[in-house]
Amino acid sequence: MRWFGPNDPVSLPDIRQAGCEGVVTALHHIPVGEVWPIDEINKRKKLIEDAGMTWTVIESLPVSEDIKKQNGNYRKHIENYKLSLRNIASCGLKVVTYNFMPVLDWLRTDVSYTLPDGSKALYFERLAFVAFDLFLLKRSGAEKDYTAKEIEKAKKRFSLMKEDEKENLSRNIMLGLPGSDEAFTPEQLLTSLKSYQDINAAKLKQHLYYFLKQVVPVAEEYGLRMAIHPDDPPYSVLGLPRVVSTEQDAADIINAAPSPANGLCFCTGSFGARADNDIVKMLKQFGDSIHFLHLRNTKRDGEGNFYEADHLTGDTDMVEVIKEILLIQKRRNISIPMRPDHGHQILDDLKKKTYPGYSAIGRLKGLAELRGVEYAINKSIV
Ligand code: CS2
Ligand code: MN
Repeated sequence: MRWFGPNDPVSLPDIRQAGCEGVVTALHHIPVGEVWPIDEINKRKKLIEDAGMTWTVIESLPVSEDIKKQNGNYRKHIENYKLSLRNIASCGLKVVTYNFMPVLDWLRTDVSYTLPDGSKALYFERLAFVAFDLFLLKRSGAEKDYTAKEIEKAKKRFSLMKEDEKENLSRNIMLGLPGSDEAFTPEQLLTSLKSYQDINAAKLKQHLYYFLKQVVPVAEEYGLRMAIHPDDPPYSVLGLPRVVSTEQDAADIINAAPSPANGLCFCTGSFGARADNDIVKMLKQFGDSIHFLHLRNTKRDGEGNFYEADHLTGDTDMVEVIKEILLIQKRRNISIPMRPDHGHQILDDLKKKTYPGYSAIGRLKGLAELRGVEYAINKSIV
């Protein structure tokens, strides 16, 4: 499971009792762009080992906005990234997760969407998102990104929103990085969005490939595996380019710096929010380059909305996914680290404040179900 460090309300013993052998975590207190010092990494590692678990996967070693935009201190940040990789490897860690989403990490309109049984999930509602962009954030030029029909519907949706709903919507969309308590103000967000006005998808791809050509050889030399996490949701939002969304994007990334060190954090939930991503086919295609897995499911409708479904239900056939993963592991003769990505708020989770998506019991339920499937398949087929 993911653990956000000593400030996470879900403790290491909680995670251990959920049946985990390891956690994935990051040094969230080190500012993006700076070097992760060896003693800080070792201190964190010891905490985890003292709790009876291991730490081999970092999620995430974040890529700075300067690197994504190739401006400001980007050269220095890339050198720092390489130094962090060296330090990480010297502490015995193996996999480094990162993403290349400009400005925002994952984005939802509602982080406590109530399901029929009273549990809560993360939800992306297309019209609420359009209404935020047009009428709350008031991003200039935003109307160009939507159809006249969509704008009309969003206007109606917005006119029915109460003040507290508007506030929640803004707060949810402007949440900062996972693991941080900071959020954007509308002014900050607009300024950040504007700083990408001359960067289209083609340019952002070039910046990503440049970054990969710099860091992948270093990762390879130190025996590390780099694992890029897909965009969530997997398409352009708020006028920002997004370049890790499709099968083609993933293929291009792997080809940009061919190496055993250049691979994917295959997130079935993020890729799965797009109807044209065939998850099982992509697993087959990219099996050799998958270094880490996030198992999560979403349920889409025809209007561009999706919510995070139970891990075994939703649009992705999780049994087929797990079967495919077991075959990949068998073929490669390795065990690929994986975790349940997100979980619902259920039972006591509903009374507690945790990082959105990272409640203890909901994730434990997801993990238990996934492990059950893995166990059953292992017994019967593979
Ligand atoms: C994660 C991502 O919380 C989540 O949904 O799957 O935020 C992921 O940690 C990062 O994007 C990886 O860099
Ligand atoms: Mn994920």
